[in-house]
Amino acid sequence: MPFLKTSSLVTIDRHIVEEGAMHPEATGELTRLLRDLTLALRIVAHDVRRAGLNDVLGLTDDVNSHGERVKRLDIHANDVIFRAMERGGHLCVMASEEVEDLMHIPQQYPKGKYVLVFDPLDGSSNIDVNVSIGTIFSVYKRLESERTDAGTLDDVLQPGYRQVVAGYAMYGSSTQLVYTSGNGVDVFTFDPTIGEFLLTFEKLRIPQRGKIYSVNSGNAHKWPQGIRDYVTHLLKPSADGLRPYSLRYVGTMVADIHRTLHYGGVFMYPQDATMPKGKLRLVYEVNPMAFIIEQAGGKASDGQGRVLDIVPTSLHQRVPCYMGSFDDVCEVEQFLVNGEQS
Ligand code: P6P
Repeated sequence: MPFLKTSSLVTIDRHIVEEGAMHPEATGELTRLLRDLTLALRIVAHDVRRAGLNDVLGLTDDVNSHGERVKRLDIHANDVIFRAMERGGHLCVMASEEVEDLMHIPQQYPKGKYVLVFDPLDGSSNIDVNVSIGTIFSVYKRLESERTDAGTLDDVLQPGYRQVVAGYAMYGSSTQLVYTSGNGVDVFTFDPTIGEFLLTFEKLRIPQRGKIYSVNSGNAHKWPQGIRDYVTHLLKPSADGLRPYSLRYVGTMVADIHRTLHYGGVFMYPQDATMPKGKLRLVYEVNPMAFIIEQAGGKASDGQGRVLDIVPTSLHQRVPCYMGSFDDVCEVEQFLVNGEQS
């Protein structure tokens, strides 16, 4: 288990400033961007915690760009993040799972050199039954950092290896913020009594191999042969006791990835007969999580190659997703190759 920090009293603000100090060229703009973002996350966390009380449960009449009925809390979280970020002068454009097109900075506010993409409330199908949900985010530098006009789609459709920061907030038994800026993965736990995110795990490392696989087995009849063979393999007891694996699946990517980071194993959303590119979205779900998993020493694949090397072609494109412990994901890729050859 990673080193638990209990006495450092490092707030996320101080951590970001200390990390910024490691980059002499840093202007402090990213620090201020992240300070605005953590404010938004604190507000969303507060509203999620009161979801049953402050009349934000239930469906709207809206359907998002993926044909999914939108929960009111989705829209609320999206609006909170946009309003918290629009005026700081750090961003040239934003993009969200909940909005079909780019979200432009209003003309009265200055534009900055960063791009923010986010899934405001991941796991919305779990909102009404009090199962963990979360917010996923990712920050890029715009392609031409000296420009001061509105950002473009090209600024958003960058390959994941160009991410400057990625992270997620998980609204579970506590609210935790998991964050990387390319210098390892740090975990902050929100203390509502003082209103601060405090550093609780530093430089989190995912186990080289785990004993848990995480996938929606309801889709098994549609999986590629290689994935069916892989899961059959995981369930076959082995002499060394490494198998069988256990199945754990929350149905909220943030929660399933959070457990995989700590305990190891593999999280999968495969392509299948009805979803040839899987279900999860590359830009604001899979890429941020892939950056975090790699920074923790794991591996993130689309089944054929590194997720972070994929050059996006559209804002809401989906991608098959296999990520977690390095050895487990290598094994998945091998089964997919074998499945293709059988
Ligand atoms: P399924 C939630 O709606 C989500 O986008 C991810 O958070 C989660 O991993 C996935 O979809 C669950 O999808 O088809 O298993 O319900």
